[in-house]
Amino acid sequence: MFTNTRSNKIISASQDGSPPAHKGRRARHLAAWLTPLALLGGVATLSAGCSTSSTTPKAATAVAPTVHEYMTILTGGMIKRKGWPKFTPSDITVPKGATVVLTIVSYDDGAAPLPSGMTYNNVTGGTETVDGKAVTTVANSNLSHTFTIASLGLNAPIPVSPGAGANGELQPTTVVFTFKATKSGTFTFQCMAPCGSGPSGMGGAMMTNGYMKGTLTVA
Ligand SMILES: [Cu+2]
Repeated sequence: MFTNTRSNKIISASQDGSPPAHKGRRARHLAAWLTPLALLGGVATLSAGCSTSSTTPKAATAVAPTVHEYMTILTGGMIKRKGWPKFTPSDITVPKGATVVLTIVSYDDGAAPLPSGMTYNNVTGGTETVDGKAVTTVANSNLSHTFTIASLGLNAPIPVSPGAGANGELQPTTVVFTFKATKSGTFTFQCMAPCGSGPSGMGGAMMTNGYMKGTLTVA
């Protein structure tokens, strides 16, 4: 235990961790004027037991944000418009430079394979998981929709969902597509799997904003 309050040094805490019995008026006075100095980074070191912080302020580091966006794909049957599957919401906005974690929950158990020669069943421009498993492609026969922004090289294939469960309700499949939003602007996304109407499956919902197309705004 320290008892000498006449010391010019600031008294350290005793070795057993208990605070000094007396710091004395001088020590408190020292601490009072050392504090602003320390905050300015002007005092690099002080005696170990001094309660004044001596850490040097660190420069702030800019960290690109990660944003989470969520979309759902509903079947035409779910919205009482047969043959019109729908992304909802169909317009999303993210900050420029952000890492975008886009979760797409699809309830559609209908397959819409690509015509031969099309490769939109491959993941491009980002990384993808399907129900938690990393994938780089989805079998074309198992393809239901895609989230595609060709001008940005982004493509996320979305496989068919499991269909109705034991309770009769449609069970979803969950795709998480992660990509970086590097370019600002408003970009149209389009499903490339022929899930719409007409002989090619490219009509109806495929050509209509708010269904199989929409926008990604990077601002
Ligand atoms: Cu589609």
